[in-house]
Amino acid sequence: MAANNDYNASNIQILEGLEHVRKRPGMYIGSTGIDGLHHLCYEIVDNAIDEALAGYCDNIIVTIYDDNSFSVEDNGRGIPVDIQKDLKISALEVVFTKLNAGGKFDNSSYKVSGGLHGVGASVVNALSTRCEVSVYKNGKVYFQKYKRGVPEAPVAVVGDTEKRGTKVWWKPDAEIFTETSPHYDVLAHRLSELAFLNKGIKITIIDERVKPEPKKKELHYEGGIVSFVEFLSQGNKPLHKPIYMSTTQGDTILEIALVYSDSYSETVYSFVNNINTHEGGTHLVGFRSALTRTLNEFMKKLKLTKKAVEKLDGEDVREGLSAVISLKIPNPQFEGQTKTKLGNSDIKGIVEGIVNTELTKYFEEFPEDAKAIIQKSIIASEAKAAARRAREATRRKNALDSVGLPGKLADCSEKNPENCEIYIVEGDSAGGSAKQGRDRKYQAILPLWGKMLNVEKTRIDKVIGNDKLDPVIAAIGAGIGADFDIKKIRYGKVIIMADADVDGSHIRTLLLTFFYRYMKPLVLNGNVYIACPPLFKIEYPVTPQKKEVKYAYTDEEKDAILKGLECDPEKIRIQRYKGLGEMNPEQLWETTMNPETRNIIKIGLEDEYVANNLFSVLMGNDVESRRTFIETNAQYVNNLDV
Ligand code: TSJ
Repeated sequence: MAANNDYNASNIQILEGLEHVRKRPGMYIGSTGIDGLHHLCYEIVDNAIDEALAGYCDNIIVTIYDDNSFSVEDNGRGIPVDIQKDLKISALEVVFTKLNAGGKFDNSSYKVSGGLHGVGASVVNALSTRCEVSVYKNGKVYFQKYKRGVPEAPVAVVGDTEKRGTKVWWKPDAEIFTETSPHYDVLAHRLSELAFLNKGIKITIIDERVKPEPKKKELHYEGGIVSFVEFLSQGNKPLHKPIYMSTTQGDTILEIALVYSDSYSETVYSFVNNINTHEGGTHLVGFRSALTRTLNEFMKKLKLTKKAVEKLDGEDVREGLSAVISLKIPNPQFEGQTKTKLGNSDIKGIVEGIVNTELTKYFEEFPEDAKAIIQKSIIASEAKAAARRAREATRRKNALDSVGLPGKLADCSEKNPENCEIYIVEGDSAGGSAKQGRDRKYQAILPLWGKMLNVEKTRIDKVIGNDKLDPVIAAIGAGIGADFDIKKIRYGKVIIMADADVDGSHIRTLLLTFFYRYMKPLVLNGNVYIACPPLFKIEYPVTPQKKEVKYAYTDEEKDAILKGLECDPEKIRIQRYKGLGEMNPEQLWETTMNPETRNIIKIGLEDEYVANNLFSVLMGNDVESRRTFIETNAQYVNNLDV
């Protein structure tokens, strides 16, 4: 009797816990939108990753099914199934029904060697209409299933098996989630991060919603974060072989891989316990400071100092740097707006010390590498000084009016940036039509002229002082590079408008590259758009006297419109627009600028790594990798060339 009462008592507690998860899901998974939906998958995958880090599994398969349900399977030891003394139920059931202590939304717990199990499994279970778990262990298949978190029956043996591992299947509850269709690209991006950060683990993602053959990607990197930096610096010529360091101090594991290339941009990603610390933090500060210090020391030691450059600063030594920093610590403190900034204050000194020691060792062994890096940093430093001079020169040059705006800019009257848009228009004739056609209250027009610069092949000194880019920088009004301040932007929407042909596509790509490299927050924040002018004008009679006009933005749309017309086909006039200049101001307003009828595409970065590669490979110096990239990624290239 007593045992039975205990079971009921603990069961009631469990039910209350699960109910709370369903009542306040945000507390456990952050949101009930698409991010929360993906979070369920990450929670489950993390458990399998822990098993891999403990050394017991090397294969993880993530599947998305037709009905938007998921499964994750590993080949580990299998979740323990023995009966827990205090709760008198299987450990497996505890994992899926009992909230872990605190039950707060945090993904910060790091299990140094596979300690705890089932972090978050009960939360996933509570937020799913159905969930099923199979454990392959001791030659048997153990099984349990749940409805909205509640077990249908005790854990039972349902068969024999030679396999070892754990498989969890769940269907997120549409009563909880506002979005129920997971994004393959977002999941694949996170899983590839995990595969890079945890070398040797094979992670497969399968999307069965794609027909006739499911979409499938195998992620497996024996090189770990060395493969990661090689991937990040793809498309640029490396100055040396990647440098790798790995140190364990007690529970702290630090791994760093870095490589310099001939690129002018910096690509550094930092992680703490496999979580991307987008906002940086003490580990990144420690790394940067050690890098600057060590390179300055070797500049002296190798007698590379110049009169004009006696000391390198942080910006100089990061030009062309690709690096991945992966730190594992027991109690990370996450701060910042998105809780992705490491706050642990002791970490700065620890990382700085390790990097100083390890880099010094490396450069002593390979002074040629140190020399190549330092020489590049010196040129970067000289370019920065030149840029400063150029900036002062432009200020004096009087290209800007009294308030510092470019002369060619037709500004809007509204002053609140949130309501303002700027159209950046290639070509003077299109610029003229746009000026006449716009709504001058909130739409500004900046016509571009002159030769467009490929910033991927240029240092900042040439960007400042460039005829074509200077007005863009001045009009947006928020600076560039390290000085860019998104709070100062003068327009909420920056819309690139160019012809729908090859030249227009080239201009779009060059401008996007410029925004990505020199005003990255503008792109990440979703302020950059591409205007889509129509390709066809279709004129047709509705009565013998009256004609009407429709516009088509693609070939397919044109065909669909033609199919739907009921008049005599002979009387239809189709005009193919070769450029924006062929449209009069009213047509331009109607088709491309009127918020009610226009077609504009917001530039987003579903996958930041892919975007980074896209720009350096498409616009960079390495012709060979550009060719292979275009062959293998034609789809992305199309996306960019909309
Ligand atoms: F919990 C879960 F559902 F989220 C989940 C756990 C999901 C998936 C896909 C895998 C796992 C999981 C758990 N894989 N492997 C494990 N391992 C253990 O829980 C385990 C096994 C044996 C021992 C032991 O000491 O013998 C210890 C642990 C933690």
